[in-house]
Amino acid sequence: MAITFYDLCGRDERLRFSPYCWRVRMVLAHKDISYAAVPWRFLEKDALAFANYDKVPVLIDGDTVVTDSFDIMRYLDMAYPDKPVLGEGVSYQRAHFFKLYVERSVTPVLFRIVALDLLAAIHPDDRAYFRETREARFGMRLEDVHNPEQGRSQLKQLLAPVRDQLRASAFLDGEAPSGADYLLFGSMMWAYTVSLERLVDTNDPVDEWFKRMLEVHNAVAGKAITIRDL
Ligand SMILES: N[C@@H](CCC(=O)N[C@@H](CS)C(=O)NCC(=O)O)C(=O)O
Repeated sequence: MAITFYDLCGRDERLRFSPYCWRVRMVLAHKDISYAAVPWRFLEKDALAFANYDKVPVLIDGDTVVTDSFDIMRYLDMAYPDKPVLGEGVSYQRAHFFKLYVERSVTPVLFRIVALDLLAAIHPDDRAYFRETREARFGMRLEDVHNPEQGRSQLKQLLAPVRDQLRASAFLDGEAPSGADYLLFGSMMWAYTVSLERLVDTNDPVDEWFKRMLEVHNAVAGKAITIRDL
């Protein structure tokens, strides 16, 4: 039976921007696993009740239900061991550390660059909920979180180790993309999908890497609908 996963959609159902869902989409493409992505919106909590969870992605593979993107990556490595993305032991621990760096350091700064664009990309019915929950999380209005100039300068500093790594290899995980690439790419793709804001300088190795990532696995990301297409 084909894999299904619930995937956040925006004001246009084809706009898929969740950083966590992008991780899953990239890993499925990496492993050449076919799937169906079910569009889901923030307030459709009832649709996820079967998983006892209130966020996406939620992945269904036959009788198995897996929540949380990193757990899904791990599950896919165990169930489909060909071309592992996280690996085991030391490799897994390092990937987990990198996930924490992306989530705790990079993603909140990307949010500063695109906060209001993200709000505009979300379905109108979801906007009040999104504003309320995110303003509570940040302790300020979205208009005050949104500061692309400052966000870009913070991002530039934060990505220094990533930049150095990409001077040594085409992808974070070496000559081909793998878990670390998908973890960071998910967050950058999120911002890129909803916003026209520049994220990094055009001569930055991270920009070159991002363009390569758009092309990998038959350009699964490069062919995706973004705000540029609407
Ligand atoms: N730790 C979770 C986080 C998932 C998450 O936060 N997903 C967002 C979409 S990007 C969501 O579904 N939010 C629902 C909400 O805020 O109510 C994962 O890695 O999958």
